[in-house]
Amino acid sequence: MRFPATDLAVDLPCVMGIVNVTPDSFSDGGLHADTDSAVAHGLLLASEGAAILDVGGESTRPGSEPVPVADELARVVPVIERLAAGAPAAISVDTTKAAVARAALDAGATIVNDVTSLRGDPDMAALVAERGCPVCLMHMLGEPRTMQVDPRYDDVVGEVVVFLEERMAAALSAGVRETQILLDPGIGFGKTLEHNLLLLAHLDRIAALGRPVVLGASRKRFIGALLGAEPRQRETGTVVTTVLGLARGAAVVRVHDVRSNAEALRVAQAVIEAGEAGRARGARGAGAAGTAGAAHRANVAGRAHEESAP
Ligand code: PMM
Repeated sequence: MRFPATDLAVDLPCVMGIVNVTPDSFSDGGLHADTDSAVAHGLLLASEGAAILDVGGESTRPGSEPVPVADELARVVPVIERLAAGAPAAISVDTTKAAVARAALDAGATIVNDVTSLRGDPDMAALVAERGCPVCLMHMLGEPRTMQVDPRYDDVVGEVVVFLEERMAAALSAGVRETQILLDPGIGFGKTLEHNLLLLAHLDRIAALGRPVVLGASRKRFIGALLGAEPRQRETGTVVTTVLGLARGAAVVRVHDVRSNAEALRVAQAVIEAGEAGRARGARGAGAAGTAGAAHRANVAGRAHEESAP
């Protein structure tokens, strides 16, 4: 599968492993809240196949409250310093605050993952433009505190596409280059079960915007609703979103369970590439057959001409 040109220093498709340095994220809150365990977890995810480690210090789960900048800095900067020095992976910082993004980039992060799409902090767009780093622009309806209170759309896929087009245009007009931009439909951010399923089913329409698509479905509530499962029991459901997402053009899957998703990605990618190679051979074959067919028709026409000659 061919993905759009990007400033990411990793091959696509790839796995982005989640390193939440938070006491309250919905599926792994508190597990890696101190620096040592967050670093150990990041190293483990890199060894399991994560090409990117997404380090976040503020939970965005539904109903969560903003975290003061000093707390977020204290959570993420020491983790990023150590992972940037020791992990064989690129580091992204999951933050909405320009001060945190700046400190994270100084500490060795090379990607900004901003769930507000550069709307949360007036300094973020200029920072990303100045540093020239890849940035993920994600769709969210409202804000984490209230986003799951009766979210409504007339056409969820169309509205997410228009939103991402607008955010991309805003980023470009702030001086961000197109090759810096990644797009994300924001699974679970102001969406019902049906909204999430429609976005997954039509992910190709986001990919058609021409930028690599990040898919963050890992362990999310809609999988729990379908399976009646707690967050830690949603690994298989997540793997299915990875495979279906890849088939619809996802370039980066942001997941908690790296090993299973990385394996699924490799196998699914091999199947997709074999199908594409087969189709390309078929097209060349059809081309050759078309030429042969034309030659045959010409010969027949020629003979017909000869035979009808006096
Ligand atoms: N989801 C969460 C946090 N950050 N970033 C992107 N780009 N896409 C997502 O879907 C996304 C995100 C919430 O999940 P978590 O609490 O498990 O990290």
